[in-house]
Amino acid sequence: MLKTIQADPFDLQFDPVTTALIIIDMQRDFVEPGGFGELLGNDVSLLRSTIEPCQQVLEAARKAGIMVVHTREGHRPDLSDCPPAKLTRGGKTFIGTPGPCGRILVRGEKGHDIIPELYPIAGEPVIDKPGKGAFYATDLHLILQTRGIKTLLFCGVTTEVCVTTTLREANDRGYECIVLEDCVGSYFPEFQKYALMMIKAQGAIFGWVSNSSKAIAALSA
Ligand code: TIU
Repeated sequence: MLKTIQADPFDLQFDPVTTALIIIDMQRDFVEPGGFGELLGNDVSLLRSTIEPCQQVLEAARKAGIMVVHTREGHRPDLSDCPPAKLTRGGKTFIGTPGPCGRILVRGEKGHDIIPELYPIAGEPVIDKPGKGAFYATDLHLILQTRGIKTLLFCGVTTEVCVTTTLREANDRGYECIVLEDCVGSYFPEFQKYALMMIKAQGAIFGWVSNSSKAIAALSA
């Protein structure tokens, strides 16, 4: 049965059977002190307001039976999948160096994993991605296509980096993308504002913007 979500620039119909919730990079390395985000000079507390609304949407999605996909940014322990240009960005090397939560952005380390509040359960695919976009060098598109997914609800961090990179990749692949504004976070309030404006401008050029309460209302309608 089709449902309608209130969104900008206009309300959108979706079929729960062909809709997935995609939670981008809610990893300790981005939202907890001592990780990659903080090493880059950011205040991680700015991202933590997304955790509670993300939890509520995740619970509603699980109840509604829609597909849930999680992503994690990170690299192999030998860093063979980390381009030198990413490794030394800004002249500094953080990726792979030891921190309070293990080696930064390295798969298998505590900091690389998803925060306990939003931990995946059995049956929810986890996409390990070496890039900012979740489609680049991963099997995400194949997994979504196999399930017949057409619509994506976006949560996660950071809005202007991994969320919008993935959203633009998804939009070009034909998915209808809805970003839940209180479930996505940035270390820079002005980037949050303009990233969201860019998505919904020009008649939903990249997608739609809604929020957690509207998504929960639509999912439970
Ligand atoms: N630095 C920053 O804002 N973000 C990232 O490096 N990765 C993600 O957004 N996940």
